[in-house]
Amino acid sequence: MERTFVMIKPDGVKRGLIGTILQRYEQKGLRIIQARLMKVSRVLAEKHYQEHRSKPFFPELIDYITSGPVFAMVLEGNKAVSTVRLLNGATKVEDALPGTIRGDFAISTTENLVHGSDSAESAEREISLWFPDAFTSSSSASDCL
Ligand code: RTP
Ligand code: MG
Repeated sequence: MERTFVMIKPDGVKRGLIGTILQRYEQKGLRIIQARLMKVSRVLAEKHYQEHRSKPFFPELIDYITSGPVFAMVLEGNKAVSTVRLLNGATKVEDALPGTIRGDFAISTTENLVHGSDSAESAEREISLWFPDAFTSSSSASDCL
């Protein structure tokens, strides 16, 4: 079993796609371990996307991610990291295939609805960044399942 950090970005929340997107992850067999609708501070957004800080699209990316609430979550399942990336689809809008979340619903490379950690190491870093209490048993929703 593996855990990954997943986020429905502000365009997904604004367009009322939380339920539709969650259904795809759940139908695939991934389990929700943590979930939170939250406004993202610039500090958190910049830490999350630190690998892209020197890219030309970085300012636009930070403006976008902080433009409204996101639905942040931790999903668990067999090969959760790569499974979520497969369901999300390619980053570039013209490469995102029908059948993927981006391919079916996104029309922009920046506003592409969803994020999924790109490796087990990224997942660990991102889960502790977005859910700093997730490792204390008293705050873990998975204890209730
Ligand atoms: P994410 O991190 O959000 O899951 O997306 P990703 O791995 O598929 O793509 P990544 O290369 O990490 O890029 C992070 C996010 O930056 C925006 N982006 N804009 N305008 C552009 O050329 C461009 N390239 C990337 C997208 O929102 C992308 O998801
Ligand atoms: Mg990425």
